[in-house]
Amino acid sequence: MTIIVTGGAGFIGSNFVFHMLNKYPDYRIICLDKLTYAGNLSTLKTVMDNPNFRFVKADICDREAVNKLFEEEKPDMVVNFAAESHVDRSIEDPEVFLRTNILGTATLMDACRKYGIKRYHQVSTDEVYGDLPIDRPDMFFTEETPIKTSSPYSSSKAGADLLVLAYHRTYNLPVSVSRCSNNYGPYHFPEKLIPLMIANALADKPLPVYGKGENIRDWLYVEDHCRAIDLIIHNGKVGEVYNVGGHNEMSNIEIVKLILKELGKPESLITFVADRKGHDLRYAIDPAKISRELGWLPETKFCDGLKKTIKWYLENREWWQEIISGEYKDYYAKMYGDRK
Ligand code: NAD
Ligand code: TDX
Repeated sequence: MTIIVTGGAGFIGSNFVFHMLNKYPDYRIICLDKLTYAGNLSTLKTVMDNPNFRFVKADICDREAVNKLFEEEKPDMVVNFAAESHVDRSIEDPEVFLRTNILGTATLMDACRKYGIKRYHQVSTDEVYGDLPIDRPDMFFTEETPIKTSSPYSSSKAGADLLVLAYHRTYNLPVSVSRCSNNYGPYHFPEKLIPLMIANALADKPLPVYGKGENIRDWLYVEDHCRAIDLIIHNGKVGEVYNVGGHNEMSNIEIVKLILKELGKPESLITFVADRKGHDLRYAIDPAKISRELGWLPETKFCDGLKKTIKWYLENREWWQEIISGEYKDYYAKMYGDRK
């Protein structure tokens, strides 16, 4: 089995590469990644010498490069993680989100049509469903919930999902789609809530909480997401969407306080700043379908996963400190410099 994993130098993609190489020693895993600001080759250093692994630096929008890789590797499957993934960046500058997330997805699927494939899997997000009210804990996103996006990021992901399902209906491409809730764990890029708060707390810098910190996210440990995708590409039904989430809803302020407690830092570091534009209130996934059909259940409890994650950031400071000392500094100044 040969699998092309796009975006494998990013957060979830790299964890998926490790999961697959560990679990299936006879599979060939090819990582195709453009190495944008969010991609990091050092993340993959432990697998670079693995004879079952190959890294290829390329853009998923580059038809020629994608076709060449298909000709060389004749993949059985493609799992597409490659995307622009940060909501705040999409609000500042939507264009690259449309290019990578929509046109890149089409380019990959066109290669799948041209060369043939057993499965094309699209890694999507619960954000395509928009948001739920904070005061309705009885409401959840199911696979039937209508698409109703809030940000340029989620709109680009929704556009890609629709295209994937259309390629199935129109061309009979064997596709599947997973829509997962917020992930956390090792190699999470420090622009996102949990690693940003860990890094700032360790440096005794203010922790910028948007609005009142009441927005709710449904957190899942990254390894649990990787296991879900593994199950879907092997046993999931073609043409189907699977929601992935662990019923672990937390408000942002609760998370930030837990991180401070775990690190022994004072709550006085918390600073409330201007809210995100169009900020989704609450995400909550109903994972009944993947549990029922594929027997998937989350294995890592949030309290254990958060401890493991914080430990990882403490033990791998060079990984994230190198990131936050580079061009990230300009990003941080622009986004948070005079955010009141
Ligand atoms: P990430 O930003 O950490 O990594 C994205 C990776 O894609 C990087 O390695 C980057 O270099 C690569 N990439 C970007 N544009 C590319 C292009 N044009 N060609 C080739 N490679 C390109 O993202 P992540 O958090 O690991 O998310 C991975 C996927 O999972 C995304 O599709 C995202 O929408 C989805 N997702 C993320 C979460 C989450 O909580 N992080 C939750 C649900 C779904
Ligand atoms: O500095 C911050 N302060 C803050 O209050 C940051 C970076 C975030 N937040 C809030 C905004 C959100 O309510 O924390 C929450 C989580 O924010 P992000 O980490 O940016 O994640 P989110 O916007 O929820 O999107 C994530 O989950 C779904 C991923 O980035 C997406 O790629 C995925 O699809």
